[in-house]
Amino acid sequence: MLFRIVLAALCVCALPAHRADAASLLLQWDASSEAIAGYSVRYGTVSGVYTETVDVGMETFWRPQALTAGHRYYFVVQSYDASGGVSPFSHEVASVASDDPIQSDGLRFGSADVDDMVVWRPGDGRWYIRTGSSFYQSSFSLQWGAGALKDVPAPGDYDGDAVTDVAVWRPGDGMWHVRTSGSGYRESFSAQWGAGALGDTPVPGDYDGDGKIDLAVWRPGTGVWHVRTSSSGYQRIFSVQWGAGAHQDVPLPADYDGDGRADMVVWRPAEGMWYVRTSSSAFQSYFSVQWGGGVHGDVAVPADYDGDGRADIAVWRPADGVWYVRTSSSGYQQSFAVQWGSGVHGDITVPADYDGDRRADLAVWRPAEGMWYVRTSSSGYRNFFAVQWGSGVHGDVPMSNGLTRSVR
Ligand SMILES: [Ca+2]
Ligand SMILES: [Ca+2]
Ligand SMILES: [Ca+2]
Ligand SMILES: [Ca+2]
Repeated sequence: MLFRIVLAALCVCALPAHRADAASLLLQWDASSEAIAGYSVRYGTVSGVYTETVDVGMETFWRPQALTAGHRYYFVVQSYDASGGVSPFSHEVASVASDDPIQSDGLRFGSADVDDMVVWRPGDGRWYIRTGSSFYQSSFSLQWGAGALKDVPAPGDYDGDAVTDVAVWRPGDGMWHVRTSGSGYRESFSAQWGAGALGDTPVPGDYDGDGKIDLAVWRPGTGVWHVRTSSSGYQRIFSVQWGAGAHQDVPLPADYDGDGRADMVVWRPAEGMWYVRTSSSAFQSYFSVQWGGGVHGDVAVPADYDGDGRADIAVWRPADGVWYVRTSSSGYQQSFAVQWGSGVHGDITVPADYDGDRRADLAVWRPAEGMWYVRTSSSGYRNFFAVQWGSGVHGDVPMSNGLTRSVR
C-alpha cells in the first residue's frame, strides 16, 4: 500500500501577521482503499529513524503537538489492519517545528490548535470546558458570571495571548467582566460599555485588528454599532450605523473580507439578505448576498467552513437539518449543502473546528442528552463523532467559535 502524504505548512497568506502561523504543521494523507483498522504516524528528529508513534485511528490527518521548536522532524504514515498487520511506510516528509502561538476565532482554552467544547451554566455561573487538545477526554471548569444577573457570556481573546478568556456582559449596568487567560485566570478586569435598558446586544470582536477583542454592542433601536477599542486601552470609541432592529436584523460580526478584523454584518431574515460592511474599507463600503430565509426558520451559522480565513455565509434549516454554506473562497458564488442535526430534537448549532484542520465542522448540541454531534470537515463531512458534555436540564448554554458564534 502506498500513501500520498502531504505536509502542509498552514500559512494562509491572506491572514495578517498576528494570525499567521507559518510553522503550524498539518499532516494529511490519502485514505487507504483497503480494509484497514487505522493509521499510525511515526516520526523522529533523524531521517529514517522514527522514535515516536501516534495512533490516529481512522483519521486521515494529524496535527503534531509538543514538538521542540527549532528542531527538524521527519514523518511517515502507515496503516494497520484488524489482525495487527501493517503496511509499508509512506514516503518521508520533513519540517521544522515552531512554537509561534496560534490565534483563532475559536474557543481555545489550551495551547492546541483545535477548538474546545464549552458550555456555560447560568445557575452556578460555571464554564465547563472539554479540551480539544485531549481529544475531548479531559475537562476543567471556571466560575465566572451569574445567570441570576442575566449575564450574557461573551468569551474571546481579550488579552491577546491566543487563548480564550472567560467573559460576560451584564445588561443591568452594561459592565463587561473579563477573566484573563494570560494571568492563569487569576486576574480580571471590568469596563462599562452598552446598556441593557437600550436593548443592546453584545457583539464582541476584533474590529481594530490588534489581535484583542474590543468591547462592542449593537443597538437595535438605532442600528448603531458602538465599539470601544482594545488598541486604545478601551479609551477610544467609534460608532457605525448598520442594520435595524425594526427589520429583525441579526448582528453577525466576523471577518468576511479576510483582513483580520471583524466586519459589521447583519442578516435580515425576512428577505434572507446578508449585509456586510467591511473593515477593509474602514466600514465605508459594503456588499450584500442573499442566502437563507426566515420563512424557512433558518438559523444563521457563519463560520469558516472552507478554511480560507474568511467567514462563509451559511444557514442551518431546523426543519430538515440541512446546512447551506456559501463559500467565501468562491466569492460567495458557490455553495454546498449537507444534512446534519435536526430541529425536531431541539438541536443548537455549534460550528467550530473540532478536528483541527482549520475548517469549521458541522456540529450541533442536543440539549436533552447534552450530546455534541460533530461531522468533520477533514473527512469531507463523511465521518462524525459524538461527545457528551453539558445538559439542557441545567439550562446550559453551548458555545462555539467566538467571533462567529451561531445565533439562535
Ligand atoms: Ca481589538
Ligand atoms: Ca474584516
Ligand atoms: Ca471561508
Ligand atoms: Ca474542522
